[in-house]
Amino acid sequence: MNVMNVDYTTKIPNNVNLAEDRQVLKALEGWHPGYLDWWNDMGPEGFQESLVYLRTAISVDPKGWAKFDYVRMPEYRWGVLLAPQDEARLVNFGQHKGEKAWQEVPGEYRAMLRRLVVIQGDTEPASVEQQRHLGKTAPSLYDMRNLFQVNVEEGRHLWAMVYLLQKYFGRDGREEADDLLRRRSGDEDSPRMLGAFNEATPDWLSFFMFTFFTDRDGKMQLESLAQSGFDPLSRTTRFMLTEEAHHMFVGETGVGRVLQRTCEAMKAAGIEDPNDIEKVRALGVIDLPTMQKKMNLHYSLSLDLFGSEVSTNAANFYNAGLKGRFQETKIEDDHRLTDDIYQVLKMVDGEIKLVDEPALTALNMRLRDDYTADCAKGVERWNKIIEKAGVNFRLELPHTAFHRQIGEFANVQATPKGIIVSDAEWARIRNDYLPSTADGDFISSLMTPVSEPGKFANWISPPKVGIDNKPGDFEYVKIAA
Ligand code: BYC
Repeated sequence: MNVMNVDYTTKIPNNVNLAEDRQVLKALEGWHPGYLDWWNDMGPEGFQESLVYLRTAISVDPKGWAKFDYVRMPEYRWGVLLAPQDEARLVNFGQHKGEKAWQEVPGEYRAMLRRLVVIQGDTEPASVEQQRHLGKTAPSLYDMRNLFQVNVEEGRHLWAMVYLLQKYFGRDGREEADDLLRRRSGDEDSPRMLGAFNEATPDWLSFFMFTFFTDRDGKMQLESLAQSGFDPLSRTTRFMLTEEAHHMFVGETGVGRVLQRTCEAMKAAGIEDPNDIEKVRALGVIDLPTMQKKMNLHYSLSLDLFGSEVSTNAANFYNAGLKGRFQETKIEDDHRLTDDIYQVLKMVDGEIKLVDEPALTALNMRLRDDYTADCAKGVERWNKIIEKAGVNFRLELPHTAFHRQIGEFANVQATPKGIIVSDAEWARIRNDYLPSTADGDFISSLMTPVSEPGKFANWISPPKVGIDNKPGDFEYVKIAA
């Protein structure tokens, strides 16, 4: 079959010739009903019958992979799509550098590889669970459609990982696939694996921040896994990255539209001081200091997703050729890193200092630095919106020591400027830097649904262009279909 095109004749759309891979097809078909039960229980609440204008992948060719149409979400054709295989591909880093890329799991790395696939897989349904209540308060049909698009694609990313588990990891892979449907975001007994995926996503600003900051961790991790010497993982994650780009677009433009609206409302009302929170809130828009606090929260939660700054796991993943660096093949060095150093921020005698560490164990920090640089570009684009509107305010990423649960700074309290403070001082100033209950209540009070085509809630601007170039009043979701 032509791997560019997707086979829709089997129940599970795919470009991996499932029709002739009976055992895996059977395993996936066996898993499908449980997935649908999970989707119906934990997916978007209240909209399972609605017709949503969604894109579905019909080809993995970057130029023409999407087809848009109205679909009921439980009928979305979740499929298994891998980027085309490059026969000449090699392992590009670590101790196996230069060997032919593996088409089967190397026995000695089985456990490590399975762990990476399971962790990646676990985040996908987690985010759908976190966002399941949001449809009810969507600020427009356009935004509602984007939420559901993100949700069905996270569902597809789960399928992508489950395919790898079922095809390459035999019985324990099948058990892991079942467990991915068993854990629940925020559940006390059976939580999702990584911290940020057990946090609540209570409102749409959280959703936009999440898709900007946490989906961007997804991008960085997928980019690193796309370098993998285990070729099926590389091909799978490469295609996932094309979908991920839309999720970050939703986040960046979502926050941008909130900023736009706030600044316009402030200007129209003649409010010059962005810190005059009460006056700004009285306009029914979200004040900029609260935007900063939300950003502080989501950025710091997402930094935790990179693991410890110094990590033997990361060194082992790299040495084994399983997980590379961001854009590994574009970096000019020996791609083995055995003699290199990398500077890592650490606590030394109560102070935050840059310390030389072996580059191999510092790989989490390096990826996190790349992530921070990527976030900073987006924040600058947000600042341009504020600047253009003529409001005197700048958003800033907080210091990496701020509000951390994992790694070097897990046991200290630091301000967004990176000043270490006592626990008592932190308790006193916490609400200056992170959303307080009152901030949350205010944001919640704005979350009233708007479902008339072309209309938007007061706290957010309309987008510049529609999805699939649709006009402003397009009915992206037929709610009562
Ligand atoms: N929470 O050496 P360490 C996405 C554990 S997001 C809880 O510090 P390591 C998406 C760690 O597992 C991308 N536990 O770190 C976005 C280890 O446990 P074990 C998801 C944590 O292993 C939005 C121990 O602490 N993909 O796609 O080098 C919507 C010591 O670990 C956390 C991946 O993450 C935490 N935050 O790195 C939808 C890629 N951090 O082994 C989707 C796969 C660490 O001692 N995962 N631990 O029991 C990995 O590459 C690595 O597992 C991590 C951690 C980067 C997560």
